[in-house]
Amino acid sequence: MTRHLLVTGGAGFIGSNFVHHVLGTTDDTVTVLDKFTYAGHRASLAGLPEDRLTVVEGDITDAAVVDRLVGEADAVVHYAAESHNDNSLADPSPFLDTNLIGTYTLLEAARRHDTRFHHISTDEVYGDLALDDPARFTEHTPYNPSSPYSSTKAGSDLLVRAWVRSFGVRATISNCSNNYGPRQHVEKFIPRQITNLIDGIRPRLYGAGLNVRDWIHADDHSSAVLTILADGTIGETYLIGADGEKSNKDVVEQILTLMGHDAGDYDHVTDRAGHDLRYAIDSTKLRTELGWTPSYGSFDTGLAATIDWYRENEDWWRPQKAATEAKYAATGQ
Ligand code: NAD
Ligand code: TDX
Repeated sequence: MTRHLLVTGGAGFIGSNFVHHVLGTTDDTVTVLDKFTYAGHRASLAGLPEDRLTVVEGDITDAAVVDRLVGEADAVVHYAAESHNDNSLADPSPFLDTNLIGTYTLLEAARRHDTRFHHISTDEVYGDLALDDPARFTEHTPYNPSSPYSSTKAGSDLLVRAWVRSFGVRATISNCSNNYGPRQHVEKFIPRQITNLIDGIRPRLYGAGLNVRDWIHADDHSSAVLTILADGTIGETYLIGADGEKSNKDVVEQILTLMGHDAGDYDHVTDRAGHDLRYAIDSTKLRTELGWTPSYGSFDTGLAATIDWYRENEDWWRPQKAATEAKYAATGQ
């Protein structure tokens, strides 16, 4: 059955990868609602079939536009957020507006129209794990967010749970690990280092670089979300991950090697305040209950393909690069 999906934040990194995935693998039609902040790009939606994609520039805190679009959709997939931890340390205010009030505004519309709702969240709501702890996050791990970003995402998850229980909103939640792939903003770790190297700048590692992130390709995140949308149980949370734990130091060394540099050619810079040590996802529930598996392949192959994408798409990232580096320079990072 063909559905009409409302994808919030569909011009951002993971949202645009989802829109490409949906239009490429289903007959569904999509409306993107995006504010086009510094993180949203029209170019990220270029080349997609115009008869199946509508793009609306608007804010998820705007109740009128949200009500109209949610009323027209069979399901909402809610990606829109302020997403960068470093920005949330510099100015938390837009994180509260978009991540909390925006999610509340969408939930109220989903409640009025009884529209199926899927909320995209992050493993960062669980805080961090010790480097030598064999444990991984599960759906039962207590919430313990560290940053303004992750605390507003945790708050948005709790709003969704309350709207399910109190008002019967037909919602599911997924908490995914760190994504990589094409069309990620150059403020984020992997694209920052790739584009630095293209520009002849040495990669920048926060602190000692021993922090661990659990990497998944954005396309695998998209297939997991479609699986949950189709077969997930209302009110349930699913963790999404692809067993991709790596230290930041290992990732930087791998990028340097793949780009033809000496693996030690990077600098240590000021650490992030409150920097989470390690994230690790146990995605057993999603795999056993809904039969999902990641299909993208190894991190090494995906990283090489991502490097190629940034080499071949300088027009896409170049307009953001100088302003992003100027912001980092101000904090010594
Ligand atoms: P992003 O910053 O690349 O994109 C966010 C998009 O949301 C942009 O297009 C932006 O214009 C839009 N947006 C921001 N505020 C808005 C508003 N008020 N109204 C409408 N649109 C607005 O983010 P991303 O990395 O693609 O993350 C997308 C979602 O996935 C977020 O909810 C994030 O918490 C979650 N997530 C991200 C990761 C990751 O590794 N990046 C991992 C797990 C979960
Ligand atoms: O220049 C850098 N050097 C560096 O060492 C940058 C930009 C980052 N880092 C480190 C900080 C983190 O340990 O790399 C790691 C990854 O950093 P980010 O790309 O900023 O991601 P992270 O803070 O882990 O959060 C990401 O994953 C979870 C997304 O930005 C979030 O939206 C998502 O919820």
